[in-house]
Amino acid sequence: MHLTFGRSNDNATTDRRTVGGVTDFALQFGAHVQRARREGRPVVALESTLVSHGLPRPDNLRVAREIEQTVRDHGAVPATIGMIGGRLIVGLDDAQIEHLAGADDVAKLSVRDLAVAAATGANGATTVAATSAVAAAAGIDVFATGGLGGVHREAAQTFDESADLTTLARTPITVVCAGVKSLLDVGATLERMETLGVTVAGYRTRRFPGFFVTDGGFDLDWSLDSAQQVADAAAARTHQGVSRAALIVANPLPPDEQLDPALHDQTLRTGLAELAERGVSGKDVTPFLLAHFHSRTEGRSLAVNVRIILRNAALAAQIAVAAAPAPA
Ligand code: PSU
Ligand code: MN
Repeated sequence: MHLTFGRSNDNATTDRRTVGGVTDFALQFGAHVQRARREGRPVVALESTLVSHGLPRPDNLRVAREIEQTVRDHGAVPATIGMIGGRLIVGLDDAQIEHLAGADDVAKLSVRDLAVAAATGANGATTVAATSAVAAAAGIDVFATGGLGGVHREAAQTFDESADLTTLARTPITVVCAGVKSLLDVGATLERMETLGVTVAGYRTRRFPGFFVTDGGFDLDWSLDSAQQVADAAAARTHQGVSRAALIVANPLPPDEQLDPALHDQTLRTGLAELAERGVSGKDVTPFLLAHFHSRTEGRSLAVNVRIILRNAALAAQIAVAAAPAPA
């Protein structure tokens, strides 16, 4: 692996091929993340696909900024990850986040896309899979998102299972999420995570959350009850040296903040029907269904989605702080 430190990332439009004779395809660190690393401060990775493809404009930019601010408010430094002009950036600055939130040429990048996207100078937002992989490569141990990708409902026919799962199986990072959305096959997703050796623990619960709804309908074997306990579990994984899979911390919304389950079920039914009718498939499925929820519930699912992300960002920051060595 070739990591480059100390390089400025504020010239997104300059030649990306060589800088000082070194290829510019290495990870680039935003100035704030560079500083945090130098000072040994806790860092939380954040994904950009939920901003570019998961949330509607113009709320998405406001929410992206709120997520970063929430991480800061809880004592950690945010590192939003994405690609600008082929440069894979750990710690996008505000103008770069604004670009990914507003531009029409932003690709949805999973791990397999990163190299060709770089070679072609693309702008792109990273999924849970790509963000986890890049964060781990950058030495960041904690990542906050909304919901994971998983096994889609028609997967038995379509083979549509998110690369989030297989990537998490080989990526040692702690991911704070609110489970997976009920638009997926939740039971099959949990089974696949078991097969793949991905650790899943509820945060103060033994029920797997269903993203918009508090209870996704399935039991979990483990509950972790404090940020310190999560940090300890991650440290145990590292020190045992046995597993290199992710630790998923499933953080449910309190029941009084969830989307009304009846509204949820009805919206899901119409969304799945529309999906089939229009023949939406592949990587467009998740963004399509999210947009359907946000428009059909007149913004209620969006408000819930934002609450989920901000709560996860806060918990991830607390975990990163708990894991950080005590300041000298
Ligand atoms: N879950 C959400 N919002 C999102 C996504 C998931 O609540 O925006 C995004 C994440 O970036 C996730 C991706 O990695 O969708 C999964 O897409 P797919 O199912 O195509 O792998
Ligand atoms: Mn897919």
